[in-house]
Amino acid sequence: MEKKIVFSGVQPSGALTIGNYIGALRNFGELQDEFDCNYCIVDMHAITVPQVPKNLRKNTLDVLSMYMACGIDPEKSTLFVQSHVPAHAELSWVLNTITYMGQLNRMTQFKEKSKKSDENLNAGLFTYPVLMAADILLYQTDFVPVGEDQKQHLELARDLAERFNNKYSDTFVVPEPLIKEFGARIMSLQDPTSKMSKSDSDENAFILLQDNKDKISKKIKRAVTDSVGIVNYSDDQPGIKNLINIYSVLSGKEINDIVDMYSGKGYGVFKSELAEVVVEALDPIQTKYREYLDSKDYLEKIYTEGAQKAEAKARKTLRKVYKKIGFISR
Ligand code: ATP
Ligand code: LTN
Repeated sequence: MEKKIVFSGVQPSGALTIGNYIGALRNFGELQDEFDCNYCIVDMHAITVPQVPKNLRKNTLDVLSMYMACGIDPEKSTLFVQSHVPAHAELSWVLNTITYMGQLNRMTQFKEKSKKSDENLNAGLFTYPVLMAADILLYQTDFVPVGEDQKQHLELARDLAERFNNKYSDTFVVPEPLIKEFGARIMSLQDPTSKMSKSDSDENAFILLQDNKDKISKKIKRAVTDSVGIVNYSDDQPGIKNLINIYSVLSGKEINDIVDMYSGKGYGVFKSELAEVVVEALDPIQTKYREYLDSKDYLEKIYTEGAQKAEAKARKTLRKVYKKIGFISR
């Protein structure tokens, strides 16, 4: 039986956070044996907010190294850079023509990012979800592992797939999101009501996968909590709840057991032991990450071969699409 297809992407818009890891990357490796997986570094999405070219180049190799450090095996999965496969931009254009302005206007990520980026409120930020739909639909994707924040974008991808299929005949698989029950939304350490994000201007808001022990301890110590003083898993204590979630996912311990372990102990003890849990979980990832980052030739080989594999799959879909909409082939 043919394997079902998985696709996901991460933007090279900065160094990756434990939010990216817990919500997305940690799941990528687990899917490789059962599914035909495609993991993309979406540099074309990243330029919808201002990027320094030198940093974008660095961050692209950084994400590639992190992908592999988190367990993605390029022998099993297709690992590639979005701008290396022109079919993404090409399908995106076609999908733009069947996307309603009203749908894009309702996108939460657009509303939030456009508030922040008044100096560069560009059309790319508006049509960002259409490019994302193109990424997914090009590979005839069945499942898309993502964090909770991407759910609305996934709905659009499903909607566009169905709209195209109805208009022209069956062309795209209608993809389904794979969102974990726990850890799909890790919150900012400075504001537990908003998502931890790698492009936050306050670096105390996130822990990077590459942060050292000292930084991790300091950031956790400074994490916003409350005046209750009891380690409880409750919506009334969003800061502590978020820290317990991180503790649970990274240690493999149940929420209830963690709450029991810290009953009668203050936030200080809890935070310093959480720091140990985070350091321990990230240590093997950081060792591998550094090895990959130092092997530039190897990285080049991976993304070159990845682009070839991805290109072949993507072209097949794009050819069908062009034919159905009435473009003549050359
Ligand atoms: P940016 O801040 O640049 O918008 P981001 O940190 O939100 O980026 P992305 O590259 O957009 O990260 O996301 C990569 C993957 O990580 C997506 O699947 C996304 O859902 C997931 N993700 C991002 N932040 C979190 C978070 N705080 N908790 C859980 N998952 C997350
Ligand atoms: N928008 C996503 C990144 C992304 C993506 C994708 C995720 C771009 N294309 C395709 C899954 C599938 C984000 O995390 N901000």
